[in-house]
Amino acid sequence: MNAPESETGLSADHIELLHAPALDMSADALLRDLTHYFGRTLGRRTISKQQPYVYQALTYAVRDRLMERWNRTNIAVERADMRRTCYMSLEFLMGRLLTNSLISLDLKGPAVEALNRLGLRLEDVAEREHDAGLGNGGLGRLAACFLDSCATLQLPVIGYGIRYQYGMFHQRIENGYQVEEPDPWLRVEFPWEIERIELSQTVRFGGHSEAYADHEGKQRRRWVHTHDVLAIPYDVPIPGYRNDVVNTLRLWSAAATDEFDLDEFNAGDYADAVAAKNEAENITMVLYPNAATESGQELRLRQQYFLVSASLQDIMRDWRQRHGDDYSGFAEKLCVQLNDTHPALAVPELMRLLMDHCYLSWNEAWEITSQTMAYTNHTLLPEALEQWPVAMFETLLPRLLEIIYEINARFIQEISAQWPGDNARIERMSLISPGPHKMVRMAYLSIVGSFSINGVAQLHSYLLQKGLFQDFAELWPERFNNKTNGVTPRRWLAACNPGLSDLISSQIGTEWTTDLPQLAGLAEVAEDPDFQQRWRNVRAENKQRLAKLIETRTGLTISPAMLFDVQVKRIHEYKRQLLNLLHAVYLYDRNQRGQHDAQLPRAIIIGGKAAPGYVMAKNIIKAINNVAKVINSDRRLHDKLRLIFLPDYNVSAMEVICTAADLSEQISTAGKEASGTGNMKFMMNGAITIGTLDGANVEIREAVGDENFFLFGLTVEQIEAQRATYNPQEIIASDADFARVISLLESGHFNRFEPGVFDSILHAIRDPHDPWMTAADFRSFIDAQERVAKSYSQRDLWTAMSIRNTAASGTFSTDRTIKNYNDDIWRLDTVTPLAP
Ligand code: 26V
Repeated sequence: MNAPESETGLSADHIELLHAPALDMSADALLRDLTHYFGRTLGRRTISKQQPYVYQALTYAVRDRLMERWNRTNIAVERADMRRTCYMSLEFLMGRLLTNSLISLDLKGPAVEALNRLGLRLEDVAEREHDAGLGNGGLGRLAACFLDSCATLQLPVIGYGIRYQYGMFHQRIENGYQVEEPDPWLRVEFPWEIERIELSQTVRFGGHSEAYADHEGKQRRRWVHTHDVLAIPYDVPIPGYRNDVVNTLRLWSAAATDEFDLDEFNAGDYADAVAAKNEAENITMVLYPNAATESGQELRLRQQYFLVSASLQDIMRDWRQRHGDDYSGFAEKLCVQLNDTHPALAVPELMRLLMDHCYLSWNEAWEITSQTMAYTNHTLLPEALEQWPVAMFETLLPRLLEIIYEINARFIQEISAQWPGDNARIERMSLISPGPHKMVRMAYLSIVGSFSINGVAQLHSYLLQKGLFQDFAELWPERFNNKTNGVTPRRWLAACNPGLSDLISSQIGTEWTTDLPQLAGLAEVAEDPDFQQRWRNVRAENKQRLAKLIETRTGLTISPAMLFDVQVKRIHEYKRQLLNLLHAVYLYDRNQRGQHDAQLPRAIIIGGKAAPGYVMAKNIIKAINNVAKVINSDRRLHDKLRLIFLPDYNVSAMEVICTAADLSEQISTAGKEASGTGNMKFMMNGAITIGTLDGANVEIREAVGDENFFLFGLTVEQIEAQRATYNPQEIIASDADFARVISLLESGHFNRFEPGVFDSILHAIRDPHDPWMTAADFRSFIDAQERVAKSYSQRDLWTAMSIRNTAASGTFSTDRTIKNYNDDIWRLDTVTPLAP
C-alpha cells in the first residue's frame, strides 16, 4: 500500500489507501479471483448455466482491475485540477457491460481461457447479464457511446443520470399486439455499481420562496418549507480502450430523508411516514417512455429537477473542496452538456445555487451559468419540444420559477433593444408561452442559458437554424453548430462482430479500433475474390446467429441465403414502418401472382417498441404481425418471402442484428429524423442502406458514394413544396400496384376475424394531411427495392458494395464526434492516469 501522499491536498483526516502492486491480468489470476468470489463472496458451490453467479464472480474480478485504474484516473484529474465536462442526461442506454470491459482492459483472451478451464464459454456467461436499459432509444444510446469515446480519448468527462429501478419495459407480442412488461433490472444485483452514500445530496420540492435580509442587511431570497428528498449516487466505471483511463457514470437514486420520516413519526402517523418514503422513492422508480400523447406528468418534471439539482450540488461540493468560495474560475473549469432539454433546469438551478447559496450577484451568476451550459437538440418534431405548465412550477419549484421569470425579463429586454417594437417576435421567443395555460418552453430556456447549441447531423443542424430556432439563430448565430452523431466502434464492431473484426484486422491491422477512418484501407480489396469470399463467410455465420435468435424469440425459421432486410428502431409514424409494410404486402401480392421479378428470397425483419400510450404506433405493430402471419403461413412462400416482427428489440439484440443485416432500412420522411445512429451501426458492419435524404443518411451516402446506397424519396424541399397539394387518393388510384396493395389491406385478407384492425392505418395513408406523406414515397421506394433485388442477385457486386460500406464508415465513430465536441465546445486536456 502506498503511504499517504501530501500532494493530494487531502486534509489530515483523509488518508489515501492505494493498493500496489497492480493486479495480475493473466488467465490464472482471473480464474483464482473468480473462484474466490464465486465461493467466498457469493457463497455458491456448483456452476449452473442458467444462473448468473459465474457472470457475477467474473464481473467482480474484472471490476477489481477497473477499480485501480479508476482511482489512478481520478487522482490524476484532481491533482491537475483539470477542466471537466459533465454530460447530463435523463437516459444512458448502456446495454451489457462485461464484454466491453474485457475488451477495454485487454482481458478477453484471459477471460475466455479462465472460463474454458471451467468448461464454460464467454458468450454464454456474458448472456447472463441483463441489459442496463436506462433509455428509450437513439438519444440514450448516444449518451452511452459518448461515454465510451470520452474515456478512450482520455477526456475527463463524467456522466450524470438517474438510476431507475425499472428500465425500458420489455415487449411481448400477444395475438399480434404489444404487451408491456416491467424491467426490474436491479432485482438481480447490478455488479458494476458502487454506492457512494457519503456523497448523498438533498433535493428540495414544494414550499415557497421568501425574501430575507442577511447578516449584512442585504436582501436575499430563500426557498423554505420544502419537502426534501435524498439523492444517493451510484458510480459505474467507464473504461477507455486499453489506455488505463476509467471515467465515471454517476447515477442518482431517490430515498426519503430521515428528517422527513421523523417528522411524521413524531406526529404519531407511521403509515403516513411510510407513504412519504414511497413518494420520495417514486421519483427514480421508472424510466419514462417518450410518447406522442404522454406528457405533462408531474413525476417526470420531478425526475428532471432531481437529476439536475443533485448533480449540480455534487459539482459545487467538489468545487468548494478545491476552490473554497471563489467561483471566478468556475466556467473555465467546467462545462455542462445538456442532452436535449430534459436537464434544462440546470440553467435556473445553477443560478439558484450561485445566488442563494454562494451569494453571488445576478450578473456574476449569469456570466458563470451561461458560459458553462451547452445544449444539444435531438429532434425537429415540434410536438416533441418540451413545455411544462407554469402552474406546475408554482407548486413544485417556486424558487426556480422566479429565476426563470427573471431570465425571461432580461432576455426580452435584449430582444427589444435589438428589434424595437417587434412584439410578435417577443411573443415568439419568450420563455413563457402565451395563452391561458402558460407554459415554460424548455428548448428556449436551454438556448438562452447556453453558449453552444448543436444539432446532431448536418441537415438537422441546418434545419434547426432555418426553422425551429430561426429567431434565435438570427440573434446569436455564433452559438449554433453541428456535431454529427456517431457510434462507438468498440461495441458496434470489435465486440459484437468478432468474425468481421478479425478479418478486417488481418487486412489492415488493428489500429482501426481507435482510428476508424483506417477502415478506408478495405476499399482496396473490395473486389478481391478471396477477401470477398472470407467476407461472405463471416456474414453467413452472423446471419445464422440472427436466424437462431429469431427462431428462439418467434419460432420462425429463416434461411441465411435470403436477403436480410432489416428495420429496427422505435416504432413511430415518422420512421415509416408503414412504408416498409406496404412493400411487404406488395411483394406478397406479386408472389401470389407468380411475378418472377419479385422472387428474390427475402426476409423482412422489423423490430422496435411503441410507447405504451402511442395508439397509432401500437396499431402499426399489430398490422405488421397480421400481415406476417398470413405471409409466413403460406407454404409456397416459405423460401421466398418472410415477414418477421422481432419482439423486445434492445441493445443486446442489435449487437446480433447489425452484424447480419444485408439491407438497412432508413426510410423516415425527409426532415424528420434528426440523425439516426442505427444507420451507422448497420453500415459499419457491411449492410447497405436503403434510405431517404434525411438525418445522417445524407452524410452516409456522401461518404460511401451514390452507387453503394439505395436512395429514394422526396427531399425536404420537395416534401414541403408538395404538402399543400398532397393528394394520396390520387397517387394510389394512378398506381395499379399501390391500388392493389391498398385493396388487399382493405379486403380483410390480413384480418379475417378482426374487423377494423387496419382502419386507422389505411385512413392515415389516405389522409391528405398525413404529416409523414407515406404515399408520396411509395413508388420511389418500390423502385429502389427493385434495384436492391437486382444488385443482391449479383453476388460479387453486392459483396463489393458491402465492403465499401464498412470501408467508408470511418467518420461515423463517436471518437470523431467527441473530438468535434472537444475542439469546439469542451476544450478539455487529456488525462494520463497516475502510474501504478
Ligand atoms: C420524443 C417525442 C416526444 C413526443 C412526440 C414524439 C416524440 C418523438 C421523439 C422523441 C425523442 C426525441 C429525442 C430523441 O430520442 N432523438 C433521437 O436522438 C438520436 C441521437 O441524437 C438521433 O439519432 C435520432 O434521430 C433522434 O430521433
